[in-house]
Order: sequence, then structure tokens, then C-alpha cells
Amino acid sequence: MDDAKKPGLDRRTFLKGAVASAGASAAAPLVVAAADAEAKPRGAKPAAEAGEKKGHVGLEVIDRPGSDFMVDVIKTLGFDYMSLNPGSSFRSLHESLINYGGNKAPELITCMHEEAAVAMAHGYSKAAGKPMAVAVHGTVGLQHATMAIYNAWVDRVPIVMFAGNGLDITKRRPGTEWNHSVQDPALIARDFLKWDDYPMSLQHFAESTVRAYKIATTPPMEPVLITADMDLQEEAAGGSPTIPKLAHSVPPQGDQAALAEAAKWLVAAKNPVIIADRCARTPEGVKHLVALAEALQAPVVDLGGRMNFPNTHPLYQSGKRGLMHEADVVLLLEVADPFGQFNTIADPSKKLTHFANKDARVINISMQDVFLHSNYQDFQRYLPADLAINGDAEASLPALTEEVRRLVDDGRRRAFAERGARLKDAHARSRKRALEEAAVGWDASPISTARMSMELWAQIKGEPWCLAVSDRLRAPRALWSITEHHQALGGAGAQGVGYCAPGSLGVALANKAKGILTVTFQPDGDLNYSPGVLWTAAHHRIPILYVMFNNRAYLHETMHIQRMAGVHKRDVARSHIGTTIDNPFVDYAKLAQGYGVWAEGPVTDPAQLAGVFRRALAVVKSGAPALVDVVCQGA
Ligand SMILES: Cc1ncc(C[n+]2csc(CCOP(=O)(O)OP(=O)(O)O)c2C)c(N)n1
Ligand SMILES: [Mg+2]
Repeated sequence: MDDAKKPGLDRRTFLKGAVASAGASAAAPLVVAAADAEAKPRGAKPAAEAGEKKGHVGLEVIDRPGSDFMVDVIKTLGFDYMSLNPGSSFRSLHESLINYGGNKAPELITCMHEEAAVAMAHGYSKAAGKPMAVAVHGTVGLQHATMAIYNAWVDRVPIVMFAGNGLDITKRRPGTEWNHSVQDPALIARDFLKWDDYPMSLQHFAESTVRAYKIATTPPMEPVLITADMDLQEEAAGGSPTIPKLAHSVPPQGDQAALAEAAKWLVAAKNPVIIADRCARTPEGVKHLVALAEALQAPVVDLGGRMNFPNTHPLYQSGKRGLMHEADVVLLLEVADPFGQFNTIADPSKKLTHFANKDARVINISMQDVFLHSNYQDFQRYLPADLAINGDAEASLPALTEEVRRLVDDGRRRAFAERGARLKDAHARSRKRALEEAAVGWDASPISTARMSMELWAQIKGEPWCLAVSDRLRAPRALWSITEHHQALGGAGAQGVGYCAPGSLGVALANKAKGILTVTFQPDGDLNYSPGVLWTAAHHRIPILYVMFNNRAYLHETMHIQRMAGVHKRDVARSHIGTTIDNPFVDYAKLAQGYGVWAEGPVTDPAQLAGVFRRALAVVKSGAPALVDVVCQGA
């Protein structure tokens, strides 16, 4: 008989086999015991023994578990969402959130990987301007979450995380619960957490959670972690714990006298340059920077950690290293890598070149020295500053601008006007050059990233839009009109790949309530870390357009291997080994459809982009996610 037509296992034969093997199996009773243990709430006495009210699993009812109080605490902090991948170490808190808390403020967002849960919160916090909460299974969940926490740490983004854990060994179920317990859950992430605590009472939980929120949202903003002990969650809430009020701290302005001195230098400078990175925390920050730049008619280089300055403004001069050759005073505003603005290290020769004017005086306004950890090296190489001002850049700008305005006399005003006119010309020239560059390979296939970007821009420019990850492609930064703080949200922070897909979804979740259309260019390697985010997008109906920037490779790494092969004088043509994503190609449209997301592609003909983007945007505007797979060249 043909194999496909043979009958399968029939029920009678199956049962006979099962009975015969059950007697010999030592594992069977253990399985039953484990299942039984699974059903009992921790700390609850069997109802028969207790002679008390019965819950639906026949056990003592705990009317008010500690986790209900934890929900009361969490609700005072105003979270809209909490992302999670479920884990029994926080099962009581989870149940309290959905039943006692009504799954509202926060509403749970189901994620398929803890890294995705944290990266979503990272993107959300930047777009919403307030933190999102995350719950993780204390050991294994936190192990998965760590790289995403590190990205948020480097990006100075506040996230409030809760980890479940069981500390008391007499309460732990044998087996898994021991494997998933730890003395100190936060240890694995402590190098990139601003603060953490393991509360031992409900009062302690309330105080530490409110404190954690305040610490996370005080610049420099960073992730924090509170461990919710299983027994504290699951046992009846004792005592009369109270919830302290949340106090927001006012971001610190730099010292007034130091700002006055900085203003003197800037006003007197012939060629001042302003460099901004994670400067604007809010839309006000953009306005403040525009005011300072206009008062000085000074060029602004926006490094793009946040959207700091409109790229349509004539004083926007990003990407112009030549400015630094002439600069006599440089103002750094929350710049992640100050040394890198003056120096470069060639790769692979490691030859150091100081490309800026050697005599330039440096003013650095930053919160970086206020809070650092030693192990991870995100602080970059040391740059001596002539005037180092500890303070929040956004909060310091108005006072600095006031001082500048006070000092500008007619003579300086005339010089500034001339400088402004020169910069206006330079701005127009570089926009023209960017347009010409974008037209190169316009009809090529694989499609150029510039064509892909500009076809999308043509369709979204009339909408309120947001580019969720804005540090990858050059064309949108150079040619889209980026004028509002919410339109460009920087990148992963630490370049840990795997941020773009979930981070963008977190941005889209925040933008949903504001009616902002979220688009993102999604690198292929990045999506493959956590493709389950597509299911989260479909399940929670989060409108977002993922445009796959599919170069079918870990292309940055291909280029590194090429460089090494060149240095070693060996075959460059083999650099695809271990760095490309082909043979077979991944069908991203099918992948997305499998997760319930509308998708089309692969698109290889640039002439088809307009049509496919139109269809995809109609889906997104109806409130659902969509993905378009574009086969691209370049990185
Ligand atoms: C977690 C992590 N693993 C590995 C790397 C090294 N890495 C840097 S760029 C890159 C390629 C990413 O591929 P893709 O997202 O498709 O972007 P492309 O380089 O193709 O533009 C990799 C693997 C990293 N930065 N982060
Ligand atoms: Mg790629």
C-alpha cells in the first residue's frame, strides 16, 4: 500500500499500548504529583483541612492576595501597558492584573520573547514620553531580556520592570520552581540598571516601586527592576500598607554662572558649532534648541539620538565634518560620544586622527558624569572639556539662550546675519546633493534604499507620521521633512540587533492613541531575532507599517569580513559565508501572514512600490499592522 494511504494508529491499539507501558513507567506518578502541585495556590491550606470557603479548585480562598495590593501600587503610577511573556513566578500578579485590575491601566501586551517585551517598552517610552511596565519570569525570563535592557540603558530610556521570584526554599515546588529561583534576580542585569530592589513586605513593595519609577524618570533616565516575591504576591495581604505619592524631580539646569560663561564664548566665537544627540526629551526641547541656534545663527549638527532640530531649518548642518575644521567653540548637548566628534580611528589600521580644529574650546552640557557604571563601556573615550557643565541639556537651554541674547550687540548681530546667510546656502546645497545622490540607481533591482524611502515618503508626508527607528537609512534623514519631535525616535542605543522590530512596535503602540501613523524600515537580520512580534502586532491590533529593508544578509558583517579578507590578502568573494541570509531566501510576506499580519512581497521591481505601499497604508489606517517585503541593496 502507498504509505500515504496506510491507516494511522487506531484508538484501541493506542490504549492497549499505553496500559502496557504505564506499569513499567516510573515517571507517571511524578507527572500526576506535579500537576496537582501546579493547581494549589502557594500558602493555601486544603479546604477540607481548613473547613473554610472553597474556591473553584477546591482550595482555601484568598480574598485579597498581596498581588492585589501590588496592582493598587502599579495603578497609581499611570502605566497604560505592561508587556510580558507569562511565567509562574508572577502568576498571582498576572491574575490580579487581569481580574482585580480589569486588564486596564495597565493593559497586558503578550509578547513571544522577553527581549521583545523589553524592546517594546523601550520604543514605547521614547514615543509616549513616559515609561511602560514589563513583567518577566525572574531567572530565565530575565536572561532573555538582558540585551534589550542594555539597549535601553545605553539609550537613556526609562523602563519599569517587575521580576517574579521565590526566595523561601520551604515554599518552592520541587523541580522547575527551584531551577527558576535565584537569590538575587537583578544581579544578571545590575550593570545596566539604574536601581533595583527585592521588597520583603507589601509596604516595602509600595515604597520601592514608587521610588523606582521616580529614579527611572530622573535624568539620566534608565531602566529599573523590582522583584515581586512569589510569597508576597500569593499570600493574603497582611497589615495596612499604604502607597506613597509619586514625586517627579525637576530636571536640573546647569549652573547659571557657567552658562553665562558659555554664552560669552559662543557669542564671541567666529565659527561656533552646536552638536546635539540625546538633547531634546520633549517637543519643548526642539523649540529651545531652535531658539539658541537662531540667537547665535550657529550651525546645528543633530546626531539623531533624539529628534533635536528640524532638518528643514537653514541652520541644520548635520553630516558636515568640514565645520569642525574651522570650529573655534563647540557646544555639546548630551552627546553620547564627545571624543568621536573631534577624532576618528581608522578601521582596521586603528590610526587616530584629530580632524577638528586643535584650538577649539569645548563646552559640554551633560548628565553623563552624574550616573555611570564601570563594567560596560558605553561612556566612550574621555574628552577633556574646557567648560563641563553638569546639567540636563534641555533644561539648561533657555537660560543659556537668555544669556546669549543679553550679550548680542549690533556688531555681533551683523556678523551673525552674514553667517546665517552662508549657512542657508550650504543647507540648500546639501539638500540638492542629497536629492542627486538619492536618484542614483533609481530604477535598480534590488531596489535602492533611497528609492524605497522616497516612494514611502510620497505617500505619508501629508499625514501625522513617525519613523520609529530613524538612525538606519540616510535618505529619510536627509530628504524627508523632519520637523517634529515625535517624527524620528533614534535607534537601539547600543546597536544590539533585534531592537528594530519590537522597538518599532512599542513606538506604534504609543502612537496609536495619538493617531500618529507609524512606519519603520525593518532590516531582515533584525526581524529574525524575534519575529513573534508580528503576532503581537496582529493580536493587539497595533497599526504599523513594517517596510522590510531586505538585503538578504547581515550586510554590515559581510562588509567586515570583506575588510578582513582584504587585510589578509585573501578571497573577498567568500565573505558571504556566515553572513548572508539566502539559500533559501526567507519569505517575509508568508512569515507575516502566518502570524496574522497583512503582507505583500517580495517586491523586486521599484515601479511596484507605489501600489504596494498604497495597499499597505490602507490596512494600517484601518487600525491593523502590515508588512511589505522590499528586496534592497546596501546597508
Ligand atoms: C545582538 C547582536 N548580535 C550581533 C551583532 C553584530 N551585528 C552588527 S550589524 C549585524 C547585521 C544585522 O543584519 P541586518 O539587521 O539585516 O542589518 P544589515 O547589516 O543587513 O543592514 C550584526 C549581526 C549585533 N550588533 N547585535
Ligand atoms: Mg540585512
